[in-house]
Amino acid sequence: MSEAIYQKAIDAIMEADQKLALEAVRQHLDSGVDPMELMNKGFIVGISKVGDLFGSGKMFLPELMLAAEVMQAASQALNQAMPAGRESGYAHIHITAATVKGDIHDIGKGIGIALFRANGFTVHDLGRDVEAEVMIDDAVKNNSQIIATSALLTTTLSEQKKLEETLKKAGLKGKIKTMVAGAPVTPRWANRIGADIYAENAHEGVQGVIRAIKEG
Ligand code: B12
Repeated sequence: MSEAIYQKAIDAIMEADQKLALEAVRQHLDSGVDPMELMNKGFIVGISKVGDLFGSGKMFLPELMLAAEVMQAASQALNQAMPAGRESGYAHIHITAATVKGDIHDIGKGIGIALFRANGFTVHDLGRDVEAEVMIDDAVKNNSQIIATSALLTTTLSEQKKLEETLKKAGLKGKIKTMVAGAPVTPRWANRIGADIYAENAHEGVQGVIRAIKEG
């Protein structure tokens, strides 16, 4: 049963069929299985296939945009279904989150934030295409312990490096920890720029925050 729903989600993204996508969401939620399972085994598989087709010139931008709209609708529906702010004792942990300057990809960030909130953290979502200075101002204003950034383009990865440099200049490096995420981001990149936490996916993001807070 689950396999059929995962396949439905993959097809829905590849065919840009929103009705089918929301049907898969409803069936999955009715089955009582963790919403993230459908995201990981269905929708993310579908959008990755679409990304590969686009990357190899077999799909064009208008079709990519239609698939992305369906992906956005499906992920919003699943994010809303995540158990809201369970009493975890983590509400005092504030996270400022954003997609970096020049980058409008925000689906992965949305999933990361939904899981942060489901685990009880307080998140300040600055949206997408956000300057490093704006993130730092927000983190200072809200006493965020972490700034989490998402970058999906090889050309915008450098903005994560800029954040490290700007934090250093402001004397805040180490006081505010950084988390880097996004498809082209690797542990090697995180290490090279001196980011504190690397998150391959939303689940690792949650684990990374908990580890960083424990380490102090
Ligand atoms: C959907 C999509 C779009 C949508 C974005 C819609 C939106 N609102 O986000 C639209 C159509 C707008 C778009 C536009 C463009 N795109 Co685009 N896009 C994609 C695509 C197909 C999927 C991205 C996605 O949402 N994946 C699903 C999510 C869930 O995965 P994710 O973001 O990686 O997130 C996971 C982890 O990385 C991590 N994570 C990510 N962020 C965060 C944050 C936190 C806090 C945490 C904890 C975790 C976390 O957890 C997530 C869940 O596991 C990718 C292909 C790909 N394989 O990545 C191309 C891709 C990224 N795009 C690409 C390109 C080229 C573009 C455009 C330049 C196209 C153009 N000619 O205009 C523009 C760029 C516009 C801009 N300035 O940003 C290229 C980038 C190539 C490169 N080397 O840089 C890719 C790789 C496609 C390709 N194969 O060529 N795109």
